[in-house]
Amino acid sequence: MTPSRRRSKPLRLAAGLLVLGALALAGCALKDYPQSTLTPHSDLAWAIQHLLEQLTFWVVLIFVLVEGMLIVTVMRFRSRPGSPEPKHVHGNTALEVAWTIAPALILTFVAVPTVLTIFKTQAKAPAGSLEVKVVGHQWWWEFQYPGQKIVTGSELHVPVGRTVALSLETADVIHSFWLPIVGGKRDVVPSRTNHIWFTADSVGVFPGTCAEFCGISHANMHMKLFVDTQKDFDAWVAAQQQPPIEPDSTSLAGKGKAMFLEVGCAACHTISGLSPGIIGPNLTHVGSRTSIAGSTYPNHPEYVSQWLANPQARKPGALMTNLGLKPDQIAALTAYVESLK
Ligand code: HEC
Ligand SMILES: [Cu+2]
Repeated sequence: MTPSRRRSKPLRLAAGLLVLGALALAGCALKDYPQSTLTPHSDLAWAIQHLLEQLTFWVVLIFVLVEGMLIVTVMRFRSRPGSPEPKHVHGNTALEVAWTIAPALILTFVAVPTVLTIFKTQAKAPAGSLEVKVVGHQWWWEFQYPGQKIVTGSELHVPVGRTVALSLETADVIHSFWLPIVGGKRDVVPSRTNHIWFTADSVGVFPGTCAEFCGISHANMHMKLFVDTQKDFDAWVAAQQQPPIEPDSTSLAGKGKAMFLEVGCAACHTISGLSPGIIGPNLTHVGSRTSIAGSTYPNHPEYVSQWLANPQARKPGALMTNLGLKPDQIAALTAYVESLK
């Protein structure tokens, strides 16, 4: 085998890997991954995306220049048999000035857009924004709409094209509020109120999660963002503002309602006009949500029954008591929960 042929095999392998990598990246860009930070759907996310693109430009430029110079130097000036001792030099003012100024300039190009983006995204939310108070709980998110007098859990509804100003608090430990398509994370810190605001630019349902370890079920602390058309949002608000549905007292759901007060659910859950509990999610319209328990399970009778039978088996450490319910009690309570549209 000639030397050139021996070299061509790793070269071909490297080229193949490059092509594969490029294809994988192209696939990522084409597909709209719902929990990707690279698929912005709000002004805040776009501000961060533009910053990332600018920084990537400088980073790639520096990488190519430095690595290029390194490779050229290594190839050209490597020691060869019989080559003379290299010339010894000491100091080169022009070169030293250049390699001090160039990085300083590059750092300026990096710093200016970064600081500008920080100021822009940390500024006060514009007046007239829709206000929502977010409360992190071990292990679910609560959303309060003070202007609309609505409280819900795990599912945040916002109208498309309107700025939403979130104030973030926690009922217990540190959490981190993260809706990747909306933009960066914000920590939720005890005895502090943090803020984040954004204007969603496309209708859809997008997943989010807690991004700060907050205890045993941290990995089960999800949420969903519903970006609705203004019409759908108004309809949702109007439905949530209704009093809870009153089941017929002889129906299964009616029995479930009586049981709700009997077995102690009322101590932890609010149902408007029925019970004032604040430990667990507000259940006034729980039947209208698509998911339960920190968006860990779909809101389906089967999952609700399993949840009521043994919350800790569904979600390790869940702060809902296992009340040791019997199957007929679970059936009635499930019917009641699902009736609360
Ligand atoms: C000790 C307080 C406590 C009691 C008692 C309690 N719950 Fe809960 N419940 C919670 C907490 C906390 C959660 C949220 C758990 C999580 O997602 O980590 C929850 C979640 C739920 C959910 C899911 C709602 C959602 O939006 O995620 C339903 C439904 C529910 N409880 C129904 C009941 C019923 C019915 C009873 C009575 C049989 C009951 N709970 C008793 C604390 C309680
Ligand atoms: Cu967490």
